Amino acid sequence: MSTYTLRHFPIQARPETCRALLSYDGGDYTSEHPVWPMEKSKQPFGKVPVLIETDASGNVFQLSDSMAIEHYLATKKGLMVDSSPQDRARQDELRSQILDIFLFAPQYRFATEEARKTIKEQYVTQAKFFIDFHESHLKNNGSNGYYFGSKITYVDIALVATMRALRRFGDESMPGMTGYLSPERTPLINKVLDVVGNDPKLAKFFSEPRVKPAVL
Ligand SMILES: N[C@@H](CCC(=O)N[C@@H](CS)C(=O)NCC(=O)O)C(=O)O
Repeated sequence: MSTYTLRHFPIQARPETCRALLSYDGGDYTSEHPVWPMEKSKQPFGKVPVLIETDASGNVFQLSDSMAIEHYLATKKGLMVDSSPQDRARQDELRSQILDIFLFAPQYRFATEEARKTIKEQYVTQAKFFIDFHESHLKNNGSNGYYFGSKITYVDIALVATMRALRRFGDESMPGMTGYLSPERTPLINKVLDVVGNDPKLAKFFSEPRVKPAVL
């Protein structure tokens, strides 16, 4: 059996979906927080998150990039959509849009006051596209609280984990950020948060102590 370490900053941000997948269904892993920038040169691409998997024979598999890590973990846990190549592509598209929305938070946080106005306008525009697209997709899937079929898959977990990060890191970075994704505006997205957020296989993720809010 493999053991897993996730190297990431101690903030509730980009690696949340990796953490949710690692702890899904009672999975175990260790968090490691590198000292930055001293340990930058030790990372495969000078960035985090990095997943380190050690198998029973001691072989180490190291993987960098949050999306690559997510795909790897979701594949191992049988959470990738495999109903058709189109569904699989749609899954990746929806997941990327969730990340794009999230990335407005760090972009705004580390921008100058002058640049923030434009970033917020861009966020509001993209949030509208995001809502329309996701609500329509969820409606076409039967408004049942899942993105594909009637069981939990990778993109459901990505949404739940990212929304959790947005309520913390996001709202702290760009005040009112999740206000644009309110239940009134996003009833079907919120249904996923309710249905999937209460899945017992995600209980461990929700019970994990929240990592510190932004410390960067
Ligand atoms: N595409 C990469 C981007 C990784 C990334 O930008 N990580 C940030 C933290 S969220 C980082 O390592 N920043 C420190 C630096 O660039 O020195 C991924 O999704 O993992």
